[in-house]
Amino acid sequence: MQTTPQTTSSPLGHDHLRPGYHFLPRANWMNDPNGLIHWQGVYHLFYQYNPHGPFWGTIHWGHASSRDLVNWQHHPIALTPGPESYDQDGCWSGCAVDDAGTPTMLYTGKLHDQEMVCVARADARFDMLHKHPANPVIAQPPPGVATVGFRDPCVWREDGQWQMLLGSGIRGQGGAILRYTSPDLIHWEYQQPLCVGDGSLGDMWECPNFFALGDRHVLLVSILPQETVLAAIGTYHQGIFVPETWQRLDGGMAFYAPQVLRDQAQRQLCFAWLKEERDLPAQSAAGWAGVMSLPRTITMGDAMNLEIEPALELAQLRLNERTITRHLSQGERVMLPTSQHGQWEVELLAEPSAGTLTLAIEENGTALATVEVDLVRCVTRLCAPDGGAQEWLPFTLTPGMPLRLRCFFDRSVLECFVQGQASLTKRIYPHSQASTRPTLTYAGGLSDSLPLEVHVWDMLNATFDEIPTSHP
Ligand code: DQQ
Repeated sequence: MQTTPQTTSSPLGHDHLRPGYHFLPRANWMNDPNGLIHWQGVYHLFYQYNPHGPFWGTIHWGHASSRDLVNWQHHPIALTPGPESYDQDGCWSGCAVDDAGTPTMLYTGKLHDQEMVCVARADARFDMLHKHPANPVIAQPPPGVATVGFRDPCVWREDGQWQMLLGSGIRGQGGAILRYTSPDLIHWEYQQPLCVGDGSLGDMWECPNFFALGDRHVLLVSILPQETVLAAIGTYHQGIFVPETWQRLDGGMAFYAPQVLRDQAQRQLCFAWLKEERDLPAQSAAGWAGVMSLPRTITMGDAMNLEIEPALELAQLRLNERTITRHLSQGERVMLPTSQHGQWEVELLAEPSAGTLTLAIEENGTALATVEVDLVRCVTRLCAPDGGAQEWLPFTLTPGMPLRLRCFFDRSVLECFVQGQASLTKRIYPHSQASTRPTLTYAGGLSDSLPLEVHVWDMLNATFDEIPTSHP
């Protein structure tokens, strides 16, 4: 039986900042989630991985699998850059599709300045990916298009043919997503851009994801040079996407390069790379860098807004529930009784009211990060002493329903969900977990106090096992 975590086990030794229930490799560098697929009841998660150290470079595809999105098994490296080959400088990001019963990956081969589309197919055990002899299946951008970047394929099947999007930009114009079609995943024909920005939303769009949600389509892009993630909701017709609204997918700077997956229960799930927000010497000393976000579900809200919630499976990690029902007075500061081991979840329900509710993660009274919820304007943002204030994200309150704030803390990862609509993610690095606590304050309201119900849980370690040598 699992118990409350005392330490986080790692081949690197005890590390009070190493997450216990977020996925990360045993050591070294990871970035984008890749090739997400739910295959015969098992979730497969590939990711950008550098086996040579806790820094970006020599990018391989790492691989893990899970039956419940929470507990993972590490698999052998799935893709390695080939010597003197089209992917010698890295196997960059890409996706997975089911090609008539064969899990098939489309990824970015990197050779000097060139970015190319490549194909790899899984073997029966889903361990090795075999690179296709026809690689690269697209060797260069379409002629006559002045592209800025050409990478990160997103592929699906529609009307009897394969569709592929590539992240790009059009010089002098803005971020762009290019669309190709194919009968067989090997022979591709360029069609036209799915969507082109006007420059105000970045020069280059990386890691596109495109999917139907409700009666609309959603396009996710990770934009450069801003390094934020945007979601556009709009309509898709005859290969063209017309955005109606744009929003930030997460209000923090740690959250980047998300990838979505429609699972066998038809949930639209999402993982993202959570970057480090500490300096390189600290990453180097730790021996690891980068963490995967918690799995999140994305649904369409009533106001044609995206709703983002942590996956229900995470509830299996909860332990020792404490419930606090009280009024929070203006000017009062309430410290929540979270675990001393730095792994907890807090769910807070508050009567809708005027004023601003603030949850701060404090170490010995100093805020490492704060989440501000403005109940009048219905906006929320992250603030940090180092990174300043991030932009306000909107949410809506349903009449008669409480405000709901959920926060997950995992040693150096903070993920908050406001009203299941705005997510705020940040990395923070306390000196000691025992002296780090969330505190609540309330200010500026018309009434003297805010009625609250708060639930606090310790969060167990998830399990991260090696794949057994005799695989069934
Ligand atoms: N990371 C990959 C690229 C992608 C970028 C390289 C986004 O394929 O555009 O590691 O973080």
